[in-house]
Amino acid sequence: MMILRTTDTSPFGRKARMGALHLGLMDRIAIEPADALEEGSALRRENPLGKMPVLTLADGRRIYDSRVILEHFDHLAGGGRLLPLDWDARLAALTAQALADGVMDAAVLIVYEGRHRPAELHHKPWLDYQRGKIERALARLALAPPDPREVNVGTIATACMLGYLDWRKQVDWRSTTPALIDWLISFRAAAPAFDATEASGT
Ligand SMILES: N[C@@H](CCC(=O)N[C@@H](CS)C(=O)NCC(=O)O)C(=O)O
Repeated sequence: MMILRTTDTSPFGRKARMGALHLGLMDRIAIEPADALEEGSALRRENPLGKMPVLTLADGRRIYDSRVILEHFDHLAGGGRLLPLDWDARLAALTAQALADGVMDAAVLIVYEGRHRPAELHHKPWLDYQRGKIERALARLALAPPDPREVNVGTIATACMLGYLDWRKQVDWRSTTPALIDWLISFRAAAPAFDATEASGT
């Protein structure tokens, strides 16, 4: 049995949960809760960075981050499922994943500004700086989105990113990049694991 440590609401954790579900690996995985803030928590012991998700393999090895976990799931499923075997397609999928992960990093930092710093210390230029990354990435994505009928690390990360922005509303992507609305509808049809991994209550 493998243990995947993540909250239901982490967009990076959702990447891992989605990948496992899509590949039919969930019967080999137990999901356990993660606490990023608690001193000495299991999450911090398993990953010194204190970031989720972390996957503990059956032999006790710990792997992170979400990209490495998806690589491992792809390997367990025989390869070429989440990471295309064709090199150009693989580069495109990995780059799409890097773009979406970067948006989620910026979006998470915006949430943490509110969570970790007192209101009087919120620094608008810095928040705008992070929001700029998100807006530029969404504009680029709307111009040349990956094929939403293909389920790979790039489209999984992109969908998890849009789902996270829908929930936390760091930017209103549905107004600024409406082309991505149809993109997400097509992807959800191709990958039921997306809706199945939506956090309850979000
Ligand atoms: N590059 C990492 C990012 C993971 C990440 O930032 N996770 C967030 C939750 S969505 C976290 O654990 N944050 C706690 C912290 O940064 O201290 C991945 O792809 O897994």
